[in-house]
Amino acid sequence: MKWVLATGNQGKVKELASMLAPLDVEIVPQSEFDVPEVPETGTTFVENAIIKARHAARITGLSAIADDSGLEVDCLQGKPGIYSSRYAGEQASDSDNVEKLLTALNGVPPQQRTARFRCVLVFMRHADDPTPLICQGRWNGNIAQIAFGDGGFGYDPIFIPSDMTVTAAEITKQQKNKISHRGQALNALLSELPAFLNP
Ligand code: ITT
Repeated sequence: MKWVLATGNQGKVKELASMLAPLDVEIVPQSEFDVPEVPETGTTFVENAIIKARHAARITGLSAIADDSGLEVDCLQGKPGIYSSRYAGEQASDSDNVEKLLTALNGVPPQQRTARFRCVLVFMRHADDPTPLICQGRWNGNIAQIAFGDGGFGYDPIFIPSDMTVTAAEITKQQKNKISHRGQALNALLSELPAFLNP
């Protein structure tokens, strides 16, 4: 069995592929099928994850898993949220986004820098699946004053998980997968998949 991983983000591919490894399924990133990017026109993480999964399933004819995720900063009323990858503009790099967020939080004291990552994973058996499996995770923390660490991707160098004193870019990949928003959503998916596939 082969499923398509409906993301163009290499950071997500690395994390999801290793966590999906125990499944007896070949997980193939959408880049191997030349799936073009689809506009994320939804207004929620759930809508955008469904759009991406449906698009990849339609083009490949395979079952698809998509991830829509982002960072919500409380003192910015939940921004950048669903716009996290495009916070500093359509072509923004991770470091552009990080820089913009640090500038937006300039002068904000530590206790007011609370934030959380959210992840929505959608599994669709086929492009017209009317009841996709939807699993979610969230990871609370604080936004650091400056970036630290080389691991992970995106906003990891400025995200200090609750109960930690280092950023998400300073912990191991295994540690991150155990506790992150994506790790939580994926654990839920893995536990619900058997009943979902064999009702
Ligand atoms: P795809 O749509 O192709 O999956 P994307 O990067 O555009 O890739 P999203 O629209 O879901 O995906 O945006 C997610 C952004 O949220 C991502 O680019 C990061 O900036 C941020 N993000 C999500 N999970 C993260 C994590 O584990 N660590 C750091 N940043 C994360």
